[in-house]
Amino acid sequence: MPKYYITTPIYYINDVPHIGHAYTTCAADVMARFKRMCGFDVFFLTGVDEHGQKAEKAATEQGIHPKELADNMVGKFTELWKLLNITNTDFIRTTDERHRKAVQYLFNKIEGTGDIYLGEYEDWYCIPCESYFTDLQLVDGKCPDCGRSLERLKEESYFFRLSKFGEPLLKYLEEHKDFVLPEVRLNEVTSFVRGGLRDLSVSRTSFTWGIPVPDNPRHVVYVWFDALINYLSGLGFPTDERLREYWPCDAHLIGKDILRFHAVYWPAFLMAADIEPPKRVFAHGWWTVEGQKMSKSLGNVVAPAEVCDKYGVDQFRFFLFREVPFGLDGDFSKDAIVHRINGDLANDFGNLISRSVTMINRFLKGRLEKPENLAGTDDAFRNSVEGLVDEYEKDMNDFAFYKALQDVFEITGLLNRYIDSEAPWKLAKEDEKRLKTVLFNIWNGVRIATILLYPFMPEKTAIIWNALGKRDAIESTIFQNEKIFYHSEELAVIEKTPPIFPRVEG
Ligand code: ME8
Repeated sequence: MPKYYITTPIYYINDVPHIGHAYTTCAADVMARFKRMCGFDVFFLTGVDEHGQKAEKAATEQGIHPKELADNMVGKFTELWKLLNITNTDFIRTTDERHRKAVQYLFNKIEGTGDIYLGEYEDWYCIPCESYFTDLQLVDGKCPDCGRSLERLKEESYFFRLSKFGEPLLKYLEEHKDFVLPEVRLNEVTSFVRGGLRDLSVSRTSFTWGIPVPDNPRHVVYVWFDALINYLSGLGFPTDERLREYWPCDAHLIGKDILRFHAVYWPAFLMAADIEPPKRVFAHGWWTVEGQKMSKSLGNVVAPAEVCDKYGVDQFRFFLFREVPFGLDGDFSKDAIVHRINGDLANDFGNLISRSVTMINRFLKGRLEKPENLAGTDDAFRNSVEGLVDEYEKDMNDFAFYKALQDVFEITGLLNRYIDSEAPWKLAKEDEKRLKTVLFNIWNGVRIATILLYPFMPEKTAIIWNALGKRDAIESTIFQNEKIFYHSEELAVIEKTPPIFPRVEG
């Protein structure tokens, strides 16, 4: 069985899960479900990033130990993933013993090659971003990433010899044009590397909440060196057999703000340790809320569980990928989600399902027969649907979820027009043979649209699957078999389906 390894970032535990976290995790879940349906053995990893000054500070403010804070937050993340039907294979915590071992092993290994060395560091440090900046990088004396005030820090530090990896990285970027997607992000990474790389401080002595540097526990490992290694420790690095099966990773999904860590530092660490870099890093855009930046101080942070409560889990998942091309920024608003649910789901897809199921029941008592001769009149219709399925498959493999959903809605449009032009209600009175052919085509088209929507809306499509008379579970369906028009012997379409996508009010 071919293998596929996909990851989300591991989320900081100083903040409750919001739409940004849900976005990356749902995207990984959509891809994981799609790949499983295409016959891949998928390893899907998510987790939390527990160490660092930010976590230590947040815990101190609450008067608790950072581990206690982390334990509380892990509950919140895992609860949300359950609600959103996330099918992750494992959940990695950076306080796991398996992770500590992996980090210390890799640190030692790179130190052994001379690419980690002890030195002294002084520069401007941004606590929220856990990053140092030079004078040149500051914007009005503030952090260039988040705009907050900086502290001047000087400390003995271990350094990673990043400066040595500029050329190898450029070569890798040149030879792997789809290492970073979308293309605009590849250009960003390339120009960052071309601008020259300075050695990177990879340890801290100014706080203690982290993984101790092996043989020098006065230092803790820099939180990003620690965090990135989760992608290996989740597979049981350095000893587990799963490494050989799933590494190099097929896709790290991340937000655009953490691109440099994943597309520059991470492959460089791996090169230093003689480990293959990941195949792909996909950086998605950011959500604003009702046109404004999302922030705690504005009090407009979108809590995914509340949105799901109000509009439904699958509706929320669907909205995330239907509204905005994956890779671009987007805006979350009540109007937009209501518009999508009422337009695409209630009027378009939902209506198509109920019309089709009703007609198959009314005119054929729920029993379909394979038409004797399929060639001829309907070839164009069937070819168009199958052509769009091919497009969908390509788009999904490119992480072009927005385009993939457009393909699906072109199919529903074709089906609605086919129903209108063939008018089965007239054929029922005039031409029974033709009626059977038309309803056979409609059932197949609807079934195909349903399977294409499955990765996005696993719960609703499972209900529709049964309503279409399919007895196998939708999640164990094989895409290669389902993407074509076929005849199903034991077809019994369920009499009535409850409205699957009820209309919603704002
Ligand atoms: O960065 N819209 O964790 P994190 C879309 N621990 N995505 C958003 C967003 C928004 N408004 N706000 C945040 C970390 N994100 C590190 C990762 S991985 C080895 C370590 C996304 O909890 C953001 O882009 O701060 C990032 O990908 C993710 O949430 C996690 O952020």
